[in-house]
Parts: sequence; C-alpha cells; structure tokens
Amino acid sequence: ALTHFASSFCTLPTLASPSRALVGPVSSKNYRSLPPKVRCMVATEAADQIVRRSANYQSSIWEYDFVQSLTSKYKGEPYTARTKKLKAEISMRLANASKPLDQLELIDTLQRLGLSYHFVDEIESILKSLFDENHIQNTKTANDLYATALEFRLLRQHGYKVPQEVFNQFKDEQGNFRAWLHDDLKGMLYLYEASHLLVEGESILDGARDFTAKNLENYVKKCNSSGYLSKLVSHALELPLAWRMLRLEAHWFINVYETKTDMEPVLLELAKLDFNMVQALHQEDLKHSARWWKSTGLGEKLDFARDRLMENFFWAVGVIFEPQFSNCRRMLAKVNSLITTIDDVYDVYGTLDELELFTDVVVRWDLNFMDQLPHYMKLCFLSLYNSVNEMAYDILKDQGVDILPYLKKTWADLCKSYLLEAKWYYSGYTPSLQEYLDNAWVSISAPVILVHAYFYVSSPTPEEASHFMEEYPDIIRWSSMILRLADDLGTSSYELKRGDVSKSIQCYMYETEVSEEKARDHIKNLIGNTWKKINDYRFANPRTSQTFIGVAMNLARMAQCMYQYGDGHGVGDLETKDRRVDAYFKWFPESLEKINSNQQFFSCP
Ligand code: LA6
Ligand code: MN
Ligand code: MN
Ligand code: MN
Ligand code: MN
Repeated sequence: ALTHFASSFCTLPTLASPSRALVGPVSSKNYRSLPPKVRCMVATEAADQIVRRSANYQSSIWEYDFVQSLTSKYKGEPYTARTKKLKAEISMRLANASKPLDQLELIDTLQRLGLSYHFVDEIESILKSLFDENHIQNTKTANDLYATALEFRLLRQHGYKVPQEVFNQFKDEQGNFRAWLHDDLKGMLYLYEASHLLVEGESILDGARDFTAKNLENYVKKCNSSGYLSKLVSHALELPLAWRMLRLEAHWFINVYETKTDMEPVLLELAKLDFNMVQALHQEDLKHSARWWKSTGLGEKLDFARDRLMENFFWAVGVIFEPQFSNCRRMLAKVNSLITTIDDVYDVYGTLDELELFTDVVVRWDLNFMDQLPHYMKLCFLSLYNSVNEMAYDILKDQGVDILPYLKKTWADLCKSYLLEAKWYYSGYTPSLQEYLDNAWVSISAPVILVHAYFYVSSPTPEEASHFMEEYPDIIRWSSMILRLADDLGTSSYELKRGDVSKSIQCYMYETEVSEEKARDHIKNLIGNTWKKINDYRFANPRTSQTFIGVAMNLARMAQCMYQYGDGHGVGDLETKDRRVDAYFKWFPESLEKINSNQQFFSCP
C-alpha cells in the first residue's frame, strides 16, 4: 500500500488550497491550515528543546500476560443445554402468568437480572397488549402506587409513552402527593424509578422525582435495615435504575436477589449461568482486543499516554454487551484506545504547532502528508489510519456500504474540536459555558464512538447511512453531552492541576461567579435535563434502530458509572468502594457446582 501512495507523491495539492475549506461542528474561522514554512520548522525541531506537560499517568495495572491467561469454563455443553432448559421454563411462566401484575413483576426481575434479552419477543408482545388494553389503570390495581409505577416504567422503557397523568390519582386537591403514600416504601421506590423516564415539561413526574427522592432519603436516614427493599432503596438513591450500566447492575442485582425471601431459584440459576457465559465470551473479545493493542505498540512507545486497554474494553462492554455483538465490542475497544491515546497527544504532550499539523493530516486522511509529522505522531496517525480503514473495509465487505467518508469525517471533527481546546488553553481563553459545550460534546469523542457503533449494529442501507450522517442526530448529541458533563465532574480537578483547558465547571464558575459546589450542582442538573431529551428522542423516533438508541443510552450510562467516584478511566487503580473493572470480572462460582452436581430445581417438559 505504501508504494502506491508514494507514487502519487508529486501531485500534492497546495496546502492552503481554499477548496479544502473545513466544515464541521467547529466553525471554519477557528481552524486554518498552517503555511508550509511553519510545518518544516516543526518537523525538524529538536525534541529536547520543547517543554512538554505530563499527566503522570501510572502504567496499566493489567499485565498483558495476565489478560491472555484468563479462561472460563462457561463455554459450550453442558452449559448451553442447561440454558436452553431454563429458558423454556421461564418462557412458559411468562406465557402462563395469571395476572398482568405477575407478568410485569417477572419482566422486571428478568430485566434486572440481565436476562431480558433472551425474551425480547415475548416481553414485547405482553407489553403491547397491556398498553393497548390500558390494563392496570382500569382494573384492580388502581390506587396501587407500586403496580401503577411498575407498569408505567416498563411500558416507557419499551417505548410506550404512557401519560404522566396516571399518577394524578395519588395526589390530593391541592396537587400534593397524598399523605398516606409516605408509609408506602415500595410504592415510593417504584415511583422514584419510574419518574426518571420523564421528558421535558412533565411536571407531574418532575415533582414525583423530588418528592420520592426526599422521602426515600429520610427513610434511609431513619432506618438502618439491611433487608431486600432497603438495599434497593439505597442503591436507587445513589443512581436510579435508568442511568445504570447494565452488566454491573445485573451483577449487583443477582447478589441482592439471592437474599430475597421469595426469590425464584430458576431465575437465579439462569441469571448466574448466563452472566458467566456472557462473560466468557467477553473474555475472548478482551483477549483479542489486547493482542491488537499490543501489536500497535502504542502503550509502550508513547510514555505520555494512558495505557488503558482494559478500561477501554470495559467501555465497550458497557455500550453493548449482548453476545451477538462481539465484532462491535472489538471494534469499540480499538476506537476507544485510539481516542484515549490521541486525546493525550492534544491535552498533554503535543505542542500547538504539532497539533495543527496532526489535525491537518487527519482531515486530509492522506499518507502523503504523514512525513510532516514528528515520529510519535506518525505512530498515532498510521495506527489510526490503518485501524479505521480496516473497519471501513469490514463493513464494505459484509454490508456492501462504503462508510469510510463517514468515519473519516467523524475523526476529523474530533481532532478539530481537540485543536480548538488546545488553542483556548494556549491563549488562556475561558469560554462561556455554552460556547464550551458547543465544542465539548464533540471533543469528548462520543460522536466518534457512536458513529462507528451505528454502522456495526444497525446495518444501514447507503441511503439510510447518508441520511443519518447529514448532521449528527440529536440522540448522538445528548448522549455525548452526558458523557462530557460526567467526565468533567470526574476528571477536571486533575486536568486543571496539570494544565488543561477550562472544563464545564470552571467555565460556569467564571461566567457566573458561583462556588465550585454550586457549579457542580448546575452540571448535575444539566445531566438530568439531558436525560429528559434522550427519553423524548426515543418516543419521537420509534423507527430509528432501537439497538442503536440503546447503544447511545448505554454510553451515557457508562459515563455515569465510570466517573461516579472520580476518574475511573484515567486513574487505573482509583480507590473506590468497588472498582468497576474488577467488579465486572468477578463471576459466580456456585453456578458451576450446580451444573456439575446436576441438581434439578424443576422438571422440564
Ligand atoms: C477521558 O479522558 C477519555 F479519554 C475519554 C476519551 C472519555 C471516554 C471515552 C472513551 C471510552 P479525558 P477530555 C474513549 O478526561 O480531555 O482526558 O475530553 O477527556 O476531558
Ligand atoms: Mn505507557
Ligand atoms: Mn481532551
Ligand atoms: Mn484529556
Ligand atoms: Mn476530562
């Protein structure tokens, strides 16, 4: 391939050609190509004359050999056979449940145990008929807050926009929630979880969210029970169900469900078995991704950059966990690793001149310009170029659609947004919060992640693809916004210390002269409001690939998970009450024993 490119070397267009004006989220006035003279100066400058920043990242805490040595027994027979039996039993229960409330409870439990993806069609048809019949509202469960909230949440989670007014029956003439509700802990918890599926302007749900949060907090303060319901309440107050990363949540809930007095052994057994089997598959994806990462050499060669393959892979699991999406996970682990490395080039190591050059080469996507780059940037660019071209090739081969123009555009947009931040940093400029966010939803890299994922999960036709890429759809924008805001909450104190552009908290403090605490509260509110827009998007776009919408929501969830206790991405061994990555790679050993002892909890047909 290199010879081919070398042969076209003498036909370079002039560097400042106006026909190459750059478009994208960053307005073109912010970006200009450097004149050729400057380029040569930079390329020949002696490296030791440049004072560079450092983020002092520790090296990875995950050894390559350790990762390659991971193994799991949960593959093939007899586990698939056992799974099949258990699934058949549960399908039967779903179909035969006598009351709608029993069906809803079973669906809720399946979702929380991480099993609902096995029963997509069954669940869909149950919920559709409930929605069509308006069941719970008209019948026996009126006045039952728990049942109403459960039905409301499940229907909304599946795209049915049940009106918020179903909760009016729980309010008095003054519009306050009725006094007796204070003693209904379960109803309160379920209303709290349901209220997070609100859209903009839904004041009943907004009120319900505040009301239930306050009441549940009071309950937790007063009572130190460690029962099943109390565990759910404390957990919900930490982060609502709607915002939680699916796999970690399943892992957590399986352990809690086990302590429930009337739990169903069949569900528990399948949950553990399935979790372990899915994890075994993720291990293979991880090992594959780690081999790729090692083969790029970037972790060893670029000492200034984060060497975070494990964490990057974990993001991929957060974005999509289902077994059939291995290719997407492997692709995302690469994309995330490239992003993390290139982000450090812009934020930590590169000089402004170098960054202008790098941006230009990425925008052109042309190896002919690579010789302008300093050595470390050649490594970055060529591994980016090779990896992304290969992804485009995979889609061209498998789906017959040429997505390279879209992938290139999204990387160019990212680098342009990185460059704008670098210019702000070097000129000491602090933008207003709005000006910052207009760029920062791109510079957090979520559009890159989501555009790549879009092509891997929704196999669009060429027409759909070009329509999708006309401008980034709002769902990408909102998901990116949450990632940005959550990342700023988790990372900006480290970033400011080593020298980096002002992030949302600092921009808001500068603009409004409020304290850091107030600014953080403001950012948290923005996250809550952005979730309303995501919910809205889902209801308004039933024809958009649901898998893709799920991916976008999962990315936002993942952000809230990674940064819940500080910088879970950059600080590899962050001391938190449960380290996220570690927690995921725990499995459930008992389920193996059960299979081996051939224990039967029930008889299958
Ligand atoms: C966070 O780093 C980081 F690397 C990301 C790119 C966020 C998550 C994305 C993935 C999974 P940092 P910045 C690759 O806090 O410079 O340095 O945008 O990002 O604030
Ligand atoms: Mn390193
Ligand atoms: Mn950055
Ligand atoms: Mn950064
Ligand atoms: Mn950051």
